[in-house]
Amino acid sequence: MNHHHQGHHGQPSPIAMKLIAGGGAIVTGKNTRLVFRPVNSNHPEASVPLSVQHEAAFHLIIVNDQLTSFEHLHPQHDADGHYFIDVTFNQPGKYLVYADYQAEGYAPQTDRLTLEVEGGEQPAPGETNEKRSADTDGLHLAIAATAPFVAGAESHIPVAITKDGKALNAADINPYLGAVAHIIMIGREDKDFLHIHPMSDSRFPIIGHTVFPKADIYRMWIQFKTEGVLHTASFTIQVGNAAAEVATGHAHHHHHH
Ligand SMILES: [Cu+2]
Repeated sequence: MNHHHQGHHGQPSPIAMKLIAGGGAIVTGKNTRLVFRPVNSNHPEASVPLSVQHEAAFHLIIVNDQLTSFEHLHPQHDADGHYFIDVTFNQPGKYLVYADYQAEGYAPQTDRLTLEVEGGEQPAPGETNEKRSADTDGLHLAIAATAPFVAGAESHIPVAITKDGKALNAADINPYLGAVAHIIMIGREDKDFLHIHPMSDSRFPIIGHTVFPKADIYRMWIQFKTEGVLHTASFTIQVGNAAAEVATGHAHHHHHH
């Protein structure tokens, strides 16, 4: 499912995840403790219990502005109703922090915060060329779709996985956090966040379904487990808009005459 920062009826949620410590004067290479508290703006002093979803109450995704670094963490709960996690940033610059959680009685939501990290050499600009395959831990992943992805339409993302040339199937995938895999996609332009849980079918161990909200270059990370080991594979996906796709289709057709 896609997580949106909205209530059940589309109105904004009164709940927001606040960073209450660790957000300032962050330097590279130094351990930083980030402390969060979910706050209900209608009752700012009250504690906000979170529901466990996918085996954790709070999923924290941290990426840099270039979308070249990625971390999926699970902050720990303390007795004061705070959530904390220790992180070390290796490169300076702006970081985007996505807090993915569900307050009891509310829809799941994702809040976006930012951090500034200082010290050291700026990271290289991110990749903009489409990259539909990835290698990680001796595994080769390939998106088995050749058509361009288009915003606003149901997109199928079948992923073939091979190891030493041999295809993996659904039985080779261990569940990870209560799902076949976790797929996180973030748009380069607006930093839109999508978090989906793929299925397996008889042909592909991982098959995602989503609707890209708009045309953009999306970075996509697939996290999955085989033989008890967690893997993270990253992709770059170009998502066009439907009108441009029609024009491309015509141009392509002409080549055949
Ligand atoms: Cu997930």
